[in-house]
Amino acid sequence: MKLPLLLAICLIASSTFAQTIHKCASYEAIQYQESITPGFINQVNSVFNASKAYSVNNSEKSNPIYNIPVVVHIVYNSPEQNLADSVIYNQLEILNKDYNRLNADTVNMRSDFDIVKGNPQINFTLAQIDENGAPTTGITRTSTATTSFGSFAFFTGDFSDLEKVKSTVDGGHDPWDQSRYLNIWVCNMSINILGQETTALLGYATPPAGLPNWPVGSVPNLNDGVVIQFQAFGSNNPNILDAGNGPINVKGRTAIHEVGHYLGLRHIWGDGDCNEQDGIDDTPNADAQSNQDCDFIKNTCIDNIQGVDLPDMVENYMDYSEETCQNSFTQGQVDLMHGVLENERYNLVYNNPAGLTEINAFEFNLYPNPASNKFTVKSMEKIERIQLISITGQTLRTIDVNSTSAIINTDDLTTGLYYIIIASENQQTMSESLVIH
Ligand SMILES: [Ca+2]
Ligand SMILES: [Ca+2]
Ligand SMILES: [Ca+2]
Ligand SMILES: [Zn+2]
Repeated sequence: MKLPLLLAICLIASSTFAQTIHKCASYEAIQYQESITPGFINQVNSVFNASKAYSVNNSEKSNPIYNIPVVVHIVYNSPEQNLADSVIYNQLEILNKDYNRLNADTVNMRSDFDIVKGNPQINFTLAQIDENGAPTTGITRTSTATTSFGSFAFFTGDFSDLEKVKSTVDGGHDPWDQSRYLNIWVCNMSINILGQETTALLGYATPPAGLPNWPVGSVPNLNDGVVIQFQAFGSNNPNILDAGNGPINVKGRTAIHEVGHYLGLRHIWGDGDCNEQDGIDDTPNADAQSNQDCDFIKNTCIDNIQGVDLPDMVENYMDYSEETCQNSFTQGQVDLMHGVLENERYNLVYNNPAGLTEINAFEFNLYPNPASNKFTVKSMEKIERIQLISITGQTLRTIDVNSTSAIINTDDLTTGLYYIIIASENQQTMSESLVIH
């Protein structure tokens, strides 16, 4: 009875509603799945606990630099929704910077959080090989007759219209193998309130919980992956994001937040008051979400993190603070995401077609690093292939080596961060970050 009442209120008070944007509906999506397949929340919690137990037991282990292959599904009804490649590359760059703590605005993080800050060291690469083994840009483009996939899901708890973006027969695009690719759909989810199209939701994601293997017959069902409202994708997006209260400063951090959910993180305030928390020991609790602002004064819950009662962490990507003040994950969040990648989402980083994450380490030297006009790779084993990847996740060059060493000329590269993937003769792969200066 509660939800229809809410819906009624929001329809009547539409001017108020228009000023309320819901950054994320991941929490509501989990409730929706629970209503279709009772026991789902238990499944989410057990994956969370297993990942956390793994991260605690392996906290001393040095993690590899994880590489996640991404496919971006652009589903558009109008030309402006058909985002240019440059916007997609820009979003990948933001993912790679924020998930490697290379974003320039980490300097804005209050020093209170120095004791908890963490670096995920996760790279995102647009898929180079599709499900069938064919070369791909990692981008699909689908023209749809659906003007919006939006619905009042946030109020009704029904995600079936939103989920249509993930289905070709329903006007969207089918996912690629969800165990081996991170699927990101970008579309329009605006809703019509009293004749006015209103942006009400920026994104949602599914948690790691064995979703692709959910029992047959439980459809409509959540399809694994991330969905982003098209104006909220990238920071160079030409479309203005406005929920009826003036333009919102978009920094591409909706994707950072949603991928955080996809990798197992909950909202930092635990979707409830001081009695509810996010299950992560080093994130300060809060009694409610940030009000899409950057309130550095608030300290709403008393906690004890390494002996300190930290203020509410509006700098955290998993809050609802403004994108301009989000800049950090904590080490506890990083450990949890690594636990997810080593367990529930193992195939994403260890059995993906790009084969990017090191599986069986082999020794190699890469020098100098930083490099200016060339670098050398040497190994005891025969190197078959070296791939040079940009921070926007594109393969710039694939070099066949067939030798134990190679000198790569970098005269044509602009300064910045790159990834090098080195494949040995017996198909073991290693990756390394390379700075060109
Ligand atoms: Ca809380
Ligand atoms: Ca916490
Ligand atoms: Ca506190
Ligand atoms: Zn969220």
